[in-house]
Order: sequence, then C-alpha cells, then structure tokens
Amino acid sequence: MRSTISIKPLTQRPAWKALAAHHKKIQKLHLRELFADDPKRGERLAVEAAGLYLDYSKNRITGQTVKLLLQLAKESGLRGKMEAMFSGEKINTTENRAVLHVALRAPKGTSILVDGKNVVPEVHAVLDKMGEFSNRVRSGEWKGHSGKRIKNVINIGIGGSDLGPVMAYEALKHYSERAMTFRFISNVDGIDFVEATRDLDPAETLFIVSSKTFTTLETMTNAQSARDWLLKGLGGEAKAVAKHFAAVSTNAEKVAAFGIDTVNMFGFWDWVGGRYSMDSAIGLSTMLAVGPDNFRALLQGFHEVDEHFRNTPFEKNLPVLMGLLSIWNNDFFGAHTVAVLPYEQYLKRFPAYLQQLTMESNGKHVTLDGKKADYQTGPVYWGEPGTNGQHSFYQLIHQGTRLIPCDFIAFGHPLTPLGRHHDILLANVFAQAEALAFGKTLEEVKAEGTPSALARHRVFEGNRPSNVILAERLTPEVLGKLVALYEHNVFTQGAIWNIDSFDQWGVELGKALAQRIVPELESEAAPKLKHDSSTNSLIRRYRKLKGTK
Ligand code: G6Q
Repeated sequence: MRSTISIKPLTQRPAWKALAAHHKKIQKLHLRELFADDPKRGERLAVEAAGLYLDYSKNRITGQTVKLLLQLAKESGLRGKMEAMFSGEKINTTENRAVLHVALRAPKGTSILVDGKNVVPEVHAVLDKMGEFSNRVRSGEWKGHSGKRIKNVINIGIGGSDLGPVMAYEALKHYSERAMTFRFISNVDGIDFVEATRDLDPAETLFIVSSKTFTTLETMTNAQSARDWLLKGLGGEAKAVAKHFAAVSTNAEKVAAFGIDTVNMFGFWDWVGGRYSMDSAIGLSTMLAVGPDNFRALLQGFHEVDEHFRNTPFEKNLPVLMGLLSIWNNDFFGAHTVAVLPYEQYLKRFPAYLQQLTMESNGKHVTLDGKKADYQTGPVYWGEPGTNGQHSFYQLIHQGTRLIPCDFIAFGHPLTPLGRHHDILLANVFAQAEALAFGKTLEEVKAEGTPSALARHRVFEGNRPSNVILAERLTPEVLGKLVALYEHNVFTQGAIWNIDSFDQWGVELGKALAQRIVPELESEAAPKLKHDSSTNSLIRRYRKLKGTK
C-alpha cells in the first residue's frame, strides 16, 4: 500500500517561509557572538546516540533555527516517509520499488513485508550461505582448480557494486586476513585489470563478479577478461571457472549464461539500491576479508542507527539533525558543497563512497510530483582524510570566498597506537574546526605585530560551519553506524526536497550512450555517423589515431 502523504510544495511550507525570513535576520551573526552569548553552546548543541557523538554547535544557527528546521521536517512529512520506507512501501516511485536496505541488517526473527512476503528470512539465508563460503575460503578448505588454496580475492564490479566493498575493505583492513590479498577491479580501462592481476597466480585467485543486473558493460568486460586470464593460466579447462568464480547478483539467468555455477551465486533483491548494497551479498569480499563475525558486527552497527533514526525524536536524532543542517547550509546560505574530512587514514575511501551515496541519491531536479524543483537539491560531497587535506585545499575553506560546510570525523582511539601520533592527529581536527568557526580578526592579526601591508592577507573571517563526529574507535560496528548515519541523513534531505532519492536515471543514461558508440569505434569500415559535429569528429579522430578508416 502506498502512503498518501499530502504535503505542500517546499517553498510554500510555512516553516520554509519562516526559515527564509529568519535567515535574513541572522545571516550576519558570527559564531564568535553566538558562542560568547551562550557559554554552554558547545555542550547544548551536541547529541550522542549509538556511540556516535555529534557536535553541531559550530553551525550558524540559533535555537530558533533548530526549532524551525524541526518544524520543516514535520511539515515535510518526514516521519511518515520514514515509516513508509521501513515498512516496505514502494517509495522509489519512478522504479516502482521498495527501498529496504534496512532489511539487510534486520535481526533474525523480525518481519518486513514486500508485496506481502517477509524478506528477513531470505536475507539471513544469504548471510548464512556467505558465511559458510567465506569460512571455507578463509580456512583453505575451498581449493582452486589445481588444488591450491585461494590466496587472492578480486571483486569485479562498478558503482554501487564496487565503492562500498573497496571502502569497507580499506576501512576494516585492521581486521582483515593479512595472509590474503584483496583487490578491486571496476574501470573498463584495461589498466585496472592488468595492474590488479599482474603479480597474481590464477591458481590461487578467486574472482567475485558483483553486479546487480549482470549486464553492466564495464563489469561484464572485466569478467570476460578475468575468465580469459584464468583459463589461459590454468591450461584452458573450462571447468576451472567453477572453482575460481563466484557471482553476486539479482539476475540468476545472466549469471548462468556467463558460465558461473549458480551454486556459487549470492543473491540480493531489487529493493536494494546499488549504492545501498554494501551490507548485502555485495559485501562478500568484505566478509572474506574480515570474516563472518566482523561482518555481522558491521550489520549490527547499521541496525543500531536504523533503530535510532526510526525511534528517536527529531531533536535528538543524529541523521535528522545532520540532514536538516545540510538543508540550512545548502538552501539558505547557498553552500554548494559539503567537505567530509575523516581524521582516520583507514577511512580514506569514505568520501569517495559518500560521493555516490549522496550525489546519486539527491542529484535530482524533479520532485516526486513530477515538477521542476525551484530550489537547490543535493550539494556536492567531497573530501580527503586529515591531516593531508590541511596542506592543500583547506586554504580555500579558511580564506576563500565560498562557504564550505565541513563534517569532521575522528576517533578516541587509534587502532594501532604509535607514539604521540594520535594526540597530534586529534589536536589538528579540533584546531581546524575551531579556526574555521572563530577565525582571526584584523585587530588580532595586527596585535601579533604583522606588518600592515600583510595584515589583511592574514585575516580569517571565520564563521565557517562544521560538524564534528566523534566515536570511540573504528570497529566494524562503528563503520556500520557511520554509513547508516549518512544513509539516513541523505534520506532526510531527500524527504524535505520531496525527490526520489533512490533512482539514478543519470547513471542509466551513461550505460546506454556508450553502447551506441562502441560499434562505431570497432567497425572495420568507416561508420555512418549521426551525432553532432563535435562527437562525429572526435570519433573520426580516434579511429585515425588507432589506424582505422
Ligand atoms: C547505484 C547505481 C550504480 C550501480 C552500477 C553497477 O545505486 O545504480 O552505481 O551500482 O551502475 O550496476 P550493477 O551492479 O547492475 O552492475
């Protein structure tokens, strides 16, 4: 059943109008004043839940801002939209699908219905099958075609079938089986394949072909090259494929047609979006790396934040608050981007992962009613780990002309303590958030004895908003919590903007376009080109470069 939530267009909601008026009034207020007026602000504007501490006090907000944003959430039907997702309604309306990544981490025994069928038992059946397979490979019981144990695992996938697995592997490397090698091939640029396999023995290598549709050009091309590479290395016997290939997909027919035994196939469902799939069977490489128990802990972390999101009043709800603050910065202050800055080297791929999660979800210009949005939707997410970024792009965040809200992420404990490193790392994250908020005035610069010709260059206006997220340490559980935090943050934003955060027609377009041009590049005879003059001449020039007509 589809919920009938009737809401006004965004810019006509009373809270939106009130926020616009309120913004006019407070936009010039400086964080310096806000903190000076309320000595307890840093404690007051912070929430803790599920082991995550969010300090949002360094945003350009007052108590009234938060009140109005919460009112906006209410007027936008956020609660009803959340319930619609959690209960399996087909909220991805343009694809007529339920959106149930939350079912992937629902504990055994819970019930979530899609078209009248409880999907939780199937989820656990796949998890159990993944667990058995992982244990067999990790223990060496599973042997390759020539009897050698598997030492190398290569995930082949792209987009949602790659970014989650790579990010999770990097994030959880500390917990991974170090005697094994894990690699990821995504790009159709052959170099990705060549570099990932050049020093590996096919007899010891397992490929996991991860593709929801099992039709994606890049993945199928890489899978075919993997098959050729393997057979060449193992003497050409086709039955070797069964011992060296597993598939993760929703499409059993295509998996079988490729020649992978469906016994080695791990399924998932159309109600799992690609960018929301790292905790489905798409996480098979993660489970192989860190083992089934750690993978279950990851799911537990996701689930805790799901419960928090679903059951906590909005004013104490971390993903809701982050989503609303993002709306405030994006739609009222006109900030175009959000920088995500993890002070934890293991999270080096986290910003790249979030780019897909956030931008593919909320990069939409049409509302659920099919109207053009007359306000800004998804901001650009980007980032790098600290402290490296401090020595490059932070300059623009501190002193440029644009407003760039930042999410800093840090941990109380390093996974492998080393001398003074962690204190120094954390000193940097706190110092950055402090400097961005408070800056340095001309008077302060002059008081330091700076020559007056230089003084202006050394001024930091401050008033740059940021969130700081602190957790105890980067465990599998905490990683699950962080990802779920951003998933629901994205959901909150999409709900307010009234867009479909779960389709990706822009990605589908790319898939179709390249397929049209491939034969025009490969044909022997000069093709009849019907593109625009620029595309036509680029194609002709390329054909000439490679020596065809
Ligand atoms: C994710 C997108 C997209 C998708 C890839 C791979 O939400 O839909 O990034 O994950 O295009 O698709 P397949 O898994 O079907 O190969």
